[in-house]
Amino acid sequence: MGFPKDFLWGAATAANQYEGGYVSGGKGLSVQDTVTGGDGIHGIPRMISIKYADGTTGELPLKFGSEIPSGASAYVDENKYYPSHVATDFYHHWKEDIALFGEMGFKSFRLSLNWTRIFPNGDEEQPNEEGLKFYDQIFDECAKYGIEPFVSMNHFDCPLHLATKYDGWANRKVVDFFMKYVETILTRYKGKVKYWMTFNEINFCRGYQMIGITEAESNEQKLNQAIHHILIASAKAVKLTHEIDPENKVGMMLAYLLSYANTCNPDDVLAEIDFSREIKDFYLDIQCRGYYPNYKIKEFERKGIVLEKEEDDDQVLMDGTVDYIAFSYYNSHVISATPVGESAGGNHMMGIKNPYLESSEWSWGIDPKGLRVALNKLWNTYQKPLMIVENGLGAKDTVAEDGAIHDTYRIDFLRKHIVEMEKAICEDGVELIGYQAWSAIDIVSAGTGEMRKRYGFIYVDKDDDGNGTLARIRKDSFYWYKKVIASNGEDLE
Ligand code: BGP
Repeated sequence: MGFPKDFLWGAATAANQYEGGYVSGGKGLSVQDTVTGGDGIHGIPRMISIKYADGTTGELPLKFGSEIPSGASAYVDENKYYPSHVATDFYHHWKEDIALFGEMGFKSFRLSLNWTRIFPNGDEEQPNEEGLKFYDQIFDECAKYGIEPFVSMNHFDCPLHLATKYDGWANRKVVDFFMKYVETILTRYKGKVKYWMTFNEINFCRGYQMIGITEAESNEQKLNQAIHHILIASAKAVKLTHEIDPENKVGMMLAYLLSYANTCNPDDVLAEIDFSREIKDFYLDIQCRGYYPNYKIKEFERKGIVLEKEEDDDQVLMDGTVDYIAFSYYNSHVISATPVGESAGGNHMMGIKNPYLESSEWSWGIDPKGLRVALNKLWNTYQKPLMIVENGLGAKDTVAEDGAIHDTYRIDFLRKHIVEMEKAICEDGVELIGYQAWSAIDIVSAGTGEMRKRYGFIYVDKDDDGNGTLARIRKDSFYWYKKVIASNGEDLE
């Protein structure tokens, strides 16, 4: 009983929320670097805010096709605050941070690479050597502590130049640019990185901030074409990952949005099936089985959506099925055929409030048993090894008078999820290879750009406006997780 001997305990991060150094070492701008702070902080909404060479400024949607002047800092408005620019500064704290991860006993650490650190514009012939070297150091440092890196090739990240010149992933050419980047990183980090993931939360790769396309919400034809390009790129990346090193393991990464039908009314049940297909099953089916499922084909027929495909696209999808399923799990959703009840909170907020669950400070329903349900559904349907690469509680932490951070609420959240995870392994026979909490250390919130919404085991001194020393402090959850890992999940107290 208990967790498998080689269970990959660890935690996760994402480059644009953590790394900072947004124009250091030759890095180019990514779309995320043009997203301002805000979202209710001081009553200011978040926006894409950019400055053009002629000095004019623009806000979402960006002028598509605008000429990009040279010199990355020309594109942001110095009067605005952009959380990704410094984030929590992994760029300058990597040694210290990885030492702290080592101290916690991490077996694995998930990070994403900044595409624009390696190809500053996205469409160059040659990569930026300084950017490649940055990640060399990271992987070498992880190796010192016996930490297995899990690398997301893309975490909500699109070079700004690809957005403005090509309309992001709406343009098929971006598949080739991406593949050049993928080949570069796979070749460079061969032997250093074994576990790869293609696109973070591929089911949420939509919209300007994620994939650099305009009109994503209003033009379904265009959005589905862009998603097709992403799926093709992912499948090609999977194949190449195996070709470059047969030892590699490559997974898809999905936001697992568990959903329940609101009642046993068959209309609610059908509504839940529709929701699930749209929001997650489609991505799982195609990446695990290698072809568009019938319900999607029928949906396209109904809506008159016709994808432009290259001749070998079907074969590409078939050849690019994944080795494992990585997923994030935060909360669950209740789906009703008719609009009833109060709506629920969540990053990708959908559905109505579940009266059986407690909620986080950000109104996300807390559902540890739902994790067991999710693990069982995934395993029973696809029989691919599973990896939890995000699970955690966003909460406001305060530094107590004794200088400590007593985040018992976070410990409680994680403990309850780990208990259910163990049941899924030991009682249900689910094949789960590891667990990574979100997040290893405090980082900027993806959804809101806030700092006060913290997830980490390590507190970082920084506020919503970017002030702070960036000093690192171990939270109570740090010591707790260290014990969990040391006991291989036996000691959860
Ligand atoms: C997921 C993203 C992460 C992360 C997490 C928490 O959707 O993959 O990047 O941030 O959600 O969300 P938030 O930061 O908005 O609280």
